Amino acid sequence: MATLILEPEQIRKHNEAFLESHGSPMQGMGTLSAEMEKVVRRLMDFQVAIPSWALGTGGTRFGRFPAGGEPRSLEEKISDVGLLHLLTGSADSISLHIPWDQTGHPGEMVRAANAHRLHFASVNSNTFQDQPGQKHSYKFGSLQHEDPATRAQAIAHNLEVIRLGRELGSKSLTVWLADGSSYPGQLNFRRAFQRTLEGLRLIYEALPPDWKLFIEYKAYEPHFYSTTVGDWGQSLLYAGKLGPQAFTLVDLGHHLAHTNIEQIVALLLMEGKLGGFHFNDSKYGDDDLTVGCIRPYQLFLIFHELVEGMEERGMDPLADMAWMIDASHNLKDPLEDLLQSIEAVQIAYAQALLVDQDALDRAQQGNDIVEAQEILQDAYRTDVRPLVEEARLRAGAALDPVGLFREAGLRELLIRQRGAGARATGL
Ligand SMILES: [Mn+2]
Repeated sequence: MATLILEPEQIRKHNEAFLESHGSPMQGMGTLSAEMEKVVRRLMDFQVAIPSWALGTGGTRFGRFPAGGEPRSLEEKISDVGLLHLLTGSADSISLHIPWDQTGHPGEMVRAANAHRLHFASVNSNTFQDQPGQKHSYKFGSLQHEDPATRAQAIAHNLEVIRLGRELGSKSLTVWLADGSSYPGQLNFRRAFQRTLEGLRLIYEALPPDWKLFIEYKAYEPHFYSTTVGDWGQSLLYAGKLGPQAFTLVDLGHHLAHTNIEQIVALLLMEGKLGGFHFNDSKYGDDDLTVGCIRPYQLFLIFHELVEGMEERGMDPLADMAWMIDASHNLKDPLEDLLQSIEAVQIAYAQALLVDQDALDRAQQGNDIVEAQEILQDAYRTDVRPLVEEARLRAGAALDPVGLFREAGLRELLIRQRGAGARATGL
């Protein structure tokens, strides 16, 4: 049995006290319509993965200010995600990053995860940093590199990540490449693309038949002139050339300013090539802020396209899409930040489920722009928090996860267990 820093009994007591002071979450919603009931059930099913690198404080190149009590090992990271799952009922998996996560004995890690009712989501490879003792440097790229030995090393690393992932029960590999160039003339774009494609092909061929390969794109950073997988078009090009197990992965922060992400989502779904989603928020660039903290309406519009597009293709929101929060916490307690992000994802999902799609279709066909906007904003302006609370209550999770995290003094407990100086690996 896993050691719990929060007992289910504490959640029951917290919920009882909450219900006593606030009443039942649904009381303000009138009689529970069949539609609302459907939303609650969809929310109970919905699960989002937590990346192992988001459990500690992130930082910038200017500094890092640890929260204290950060996980020191993979077991402790699993335990932190277990806590998030206990509090929300909606975070049933952890996504690992190799080699930041030392898996040790995978069998033990699987047992530790299962003890917290968790499984392993997508595994992530890393060819954007040099590791101690590494023979060839990735300074000038990995799969795009001019030197075949460097490319072979990057491919071998990805094959090793697949091997580890198989032992953990993962079903997908996420590849994000920092490959690109920072100065005009540095790179032959075509050669960089073709070499990267060749490398991805060898990685793709090593995938087990029930696995997926996610190709994550990013507009800029660490390179500032070109990126070899720089946007959704380039990612889709690779995924299309590789085959049916390859998909594009959308990370909200990886676009240029003002990009219409909801349109990208709609077209990728239409092509059957949207495989995964990384949630975060930003004001300027890849800021990795709490989901929904800056542009909640954009998040809603994206979810609307996701809900409508998945329905159109008969997709299962859980089995057919890899959902993950990919954020970094420079100032907030990482676990509180993740609780807020999970809630923001659920709220946007619930609002999107409330859109009257038939009425929207009619408005679109009649060129009634005013009515179309009314329909979307009617759903967006519905306070769906009671539905999210009801879903948590029924799942045995906490009615107020952040409130309980604070009431129970969980950060203080973690600091006592792990130390004030304990720092997690990550961004
Ligand atoms: Mn990402």
